[in-house]
Amino acid sequence: MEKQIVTTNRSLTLETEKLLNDQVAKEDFSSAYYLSMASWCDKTGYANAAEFLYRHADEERQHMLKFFHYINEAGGHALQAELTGIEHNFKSLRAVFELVLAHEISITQSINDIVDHCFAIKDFTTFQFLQWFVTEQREEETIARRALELFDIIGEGGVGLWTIDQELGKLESFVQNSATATGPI
Ligand code: OFO
Repeated sequence: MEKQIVTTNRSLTLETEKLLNDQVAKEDFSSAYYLSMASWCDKTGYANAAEFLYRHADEERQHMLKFFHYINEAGGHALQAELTGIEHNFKSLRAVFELVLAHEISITQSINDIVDHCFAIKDFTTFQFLQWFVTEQREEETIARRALELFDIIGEGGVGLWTIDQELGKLESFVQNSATATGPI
């Protein structure tokens, strides 16, 4: 018979564990979503945007693993999500980055909701764990907004899309530079 390891004494409530596992699923979905966008950009000829999105998909998997390890270390059970509903085709390069921004804003809201919950029930350990994600979401939204600004500043006519693609490959360095001005992110 399979041995069951049950952790009876723990601070993590079942409700918080469920919220954290829901976030595991969201981070996993983010990774798959960005990987799918990367593939579309790759086959459509936007090589630099594709490279950025491949890196971003890897980052989201790391976010998922942070939640995974935290749940298990806190005495819970991290669950691998079942993913469905990944889009494979996109209207345009701009549409891809509009979706990235909308998605990141929804992730910020989701993280804020868990932070709010942890504060309300005085789970300050999980509250503190989540602070890394609070800061990270500021960076994630800045990157996505910067991407959309490029379309407005450069314009999509002529060699515009080619130039935008070059700049999309350097998005992380834009955020690192703005960190120097506004404090660490
Ligand atoms: Fe793109 O954000 Fe994860 O957390």
